[in-house]
Amino acid sequence: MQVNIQWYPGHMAKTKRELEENLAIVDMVLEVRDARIPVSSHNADLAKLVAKRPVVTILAKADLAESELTAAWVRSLENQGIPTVAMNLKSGHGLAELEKKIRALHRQVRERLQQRGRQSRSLRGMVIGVPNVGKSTLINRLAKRAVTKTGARPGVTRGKQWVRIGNWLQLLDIPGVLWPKFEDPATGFHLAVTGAISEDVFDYVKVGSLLAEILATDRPKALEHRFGLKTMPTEAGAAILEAIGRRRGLLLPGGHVDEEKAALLLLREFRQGLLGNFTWNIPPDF
Ligand SMILES: Nc1nc2c(ncn2[C@@H]2O[C@H](COP(=O)(O)OP(=O)(O)OP(=O)(O)O)[C@@H](O)[C@H]2O)c(=O)[nH]1
Ligand SMILES: [Mg+2]
Repeated sequence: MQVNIQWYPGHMAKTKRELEENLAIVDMVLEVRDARIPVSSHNADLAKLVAKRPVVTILAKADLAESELTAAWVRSLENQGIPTVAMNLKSGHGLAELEKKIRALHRQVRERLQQRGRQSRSLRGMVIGVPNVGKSTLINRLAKRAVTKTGARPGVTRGKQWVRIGNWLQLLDIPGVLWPKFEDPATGFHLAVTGAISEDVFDYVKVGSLLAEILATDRPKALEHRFGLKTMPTEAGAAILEAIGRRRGLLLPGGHVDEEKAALLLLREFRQGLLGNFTWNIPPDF
């Protein structure tokens, strides 16, 4: 399904510029991808840009993804030579492993400086990824305190912010970046269902309706447990949204179901993992 994003906001272009400018002064890049969509939350153009620096990939929100597939993704990316850590940033799971990988990079940088007879200094890194993926939360985890602003919607971080972590690391937090056009039409849908794109700029009834159809086909039990619905695999999304709305009493004057509210409710509950864990991108060798 094609999800048309109505605009490519000016601040995205600005963020991309900022990213390019700051790349020159960092030693490494932490690329945060969403463990549910390691492909759809990764931009190849951006990757090319940052490839001048060592990149460590974080698969965030692993607590919302299917664990077997997350493990397969870590193997697959590591096999491609991309150091990868799956993390649950809410609990901190994976933090020690990430710190180990960052410290190994720091050692390399220090050795390089030493060889050139220069003084040792702290490691500088930049955290990149799509909006709402967990970049600022990751920095707070590494800093072990709430130094950056986080929130459950895209676009929380507005400008850049350097964060000092102990005396060995400095991390740059920047807003999330999206790209103006998606090569694979599924990408927009994936970014919309996982919460990387603001609901103001896509047709959430269309996205909610497609999500309902996919759940009816792949996860009928989840719809049954959460909403008490018995669905058919071929059921139309609009009919499922209607049933969800009726169950939750989302009615308009006159007793019709408020389809918009039903779609938003399904999307929000899905994003919180209330309909179970779901991985949308399958690793190539799985
Ligand atoms: N379940 C779960 N939620 C997470 C995880 N990491 C971050 N979150 C939540 O995701 C939301 C977004 O986190 P942020 O750190 O603000 O995301 P960001 O990438 O900085 O977002 P922008 O600044 O808008 O680009 C917050 O509500 C976090 O609590 C995770 O591993 N698991
Ligand atoms: Mg942020």
